[in-house]
Amino acid sequence: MGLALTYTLYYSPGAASMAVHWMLIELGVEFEARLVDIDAGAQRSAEYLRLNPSGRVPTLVVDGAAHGESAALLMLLAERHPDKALAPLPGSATRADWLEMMIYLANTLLPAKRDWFYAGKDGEPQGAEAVKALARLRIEGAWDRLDAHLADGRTHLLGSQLSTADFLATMLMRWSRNMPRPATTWKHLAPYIQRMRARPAFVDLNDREGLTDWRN
Ligand SMILES: N[C@@H](CCC(=O)N[C@@H](CS)C(=O)NCC(=O)O)C(=O)O
Repeated sequence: MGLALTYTLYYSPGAASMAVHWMLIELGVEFEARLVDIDAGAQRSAEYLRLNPSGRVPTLVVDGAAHGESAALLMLLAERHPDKALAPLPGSATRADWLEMMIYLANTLLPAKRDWFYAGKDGEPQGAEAVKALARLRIEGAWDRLDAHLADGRTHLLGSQLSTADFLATMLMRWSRNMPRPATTWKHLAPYIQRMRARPAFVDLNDREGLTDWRN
């Protein structure tokens, strides 16, 4: 009998699982990736709902216990692998900036993305256009804010140091690629996106998930 892997990721290509999948590759840890066919509704099967009662990807099984929520999983992985320095340590100068950025992305931008993509499914189809219009304003407002944040020439969201916030932000930026104004059209987001997409782990991630668009 083989040893159980510490991490099992339930994912769907290009979905909210992407940032977690990316981080697992960056960490260089062993993990198993299990595909959830969300187009076929596999996230609503009784078996999957036992792992993730929200019926969404990602789910990460950590030492036998299943957890959801992409941002929380990124923060958990950073905590479990402090040697990789993907989050500032408690008490350090940039800790508050990291917490603020992670919550901003997860609390403001991610729900607006959900509204943009799922307005007609999560809510009444006849109200979808109004929901999408508000979501678009919120998303483009977030690009304005992040663009201004990067305008000082910093290479990453926290400065020179790569962090979990970069994985989450880049994934969210990718989701804008077919929107009327993609994130790549903002002055300071464009070089940031180029830089993040050039990371070998991002290239590997896209290969593993079978994604061909939005690559350098
Ligand atoms: N807040 C959740 C959102 C997850 C989410 O909305 N995942 C989408 C894919 S991007 C999903 O599972 N969709 C399938 C469905 O809602 O039925 C997170 O960040 O993990």
